[in-house]
Amino acid sequence: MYKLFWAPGTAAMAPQAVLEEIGAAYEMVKLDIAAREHEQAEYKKLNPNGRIPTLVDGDFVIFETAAICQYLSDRHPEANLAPPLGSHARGRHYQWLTFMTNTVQVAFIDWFHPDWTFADAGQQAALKGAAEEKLYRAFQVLDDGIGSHRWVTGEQFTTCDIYLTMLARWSRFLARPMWQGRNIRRVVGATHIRPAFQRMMQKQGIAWAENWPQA
Ligand SMILES: N[C@@H](CCC(=O)N[C@@H](CS)C(=O)NCC(=O)O)C(=O)O
Repeated sequence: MYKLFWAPGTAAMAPQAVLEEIGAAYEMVKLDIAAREHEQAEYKKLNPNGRIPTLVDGDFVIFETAAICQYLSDRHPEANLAPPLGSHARGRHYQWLTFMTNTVQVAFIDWFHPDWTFADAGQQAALKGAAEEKLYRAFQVLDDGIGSHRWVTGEQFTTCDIYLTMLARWSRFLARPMWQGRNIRRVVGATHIRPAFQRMMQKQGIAWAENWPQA
């Protein structure tokens, strides 16, 4: 039985949706962000960064959202959530998963939490503005990369589609949400209505983006 340390609407959305796609048994351990539970020593033994999420699999502990998603899809190949090892599609899968975590997600963190980098309000505003521009450039790269493919990595649904959909939900606060890109909109539109994604949102007590464009 897996154990997922989570908080609503955080990066725990992706691994939980992956667990739901797989149909694996898991226990949810909720962290109270307002009470800074993720910064307490007990949790930091699992995740020394004090960030959410963390997955525990028996006596194995893994953090970093993209790594957890990949680990789970590798542990459950029958769920077909990653292209075959060594294939070009697998290479594409790594490309987008890495881009989403080390470029897009990092820019989101600067946008949501400029105070984590600067104490000064002017510097915070400058960082937030720069992060927003970075996000728009990255959204364009993703939208162009998806092109006419059905899913992010090609014709197979993978954890990248789940990751993209988590990021898209965060982008609802931006002046130009991620789904202004028509290819992103198509993939996110097909992913957020999947039963697994819906179950994840229901279990986290969160709703889909209120400003999602209605058809
Ligand atoms: N690179 C990490 C980043 C995780 C991260 O920053 N998670 C946020 C939630 S989305 C967090 O822990 N926030 C703590 C806070 O807001 O104090 C990952 O992908 O797991």
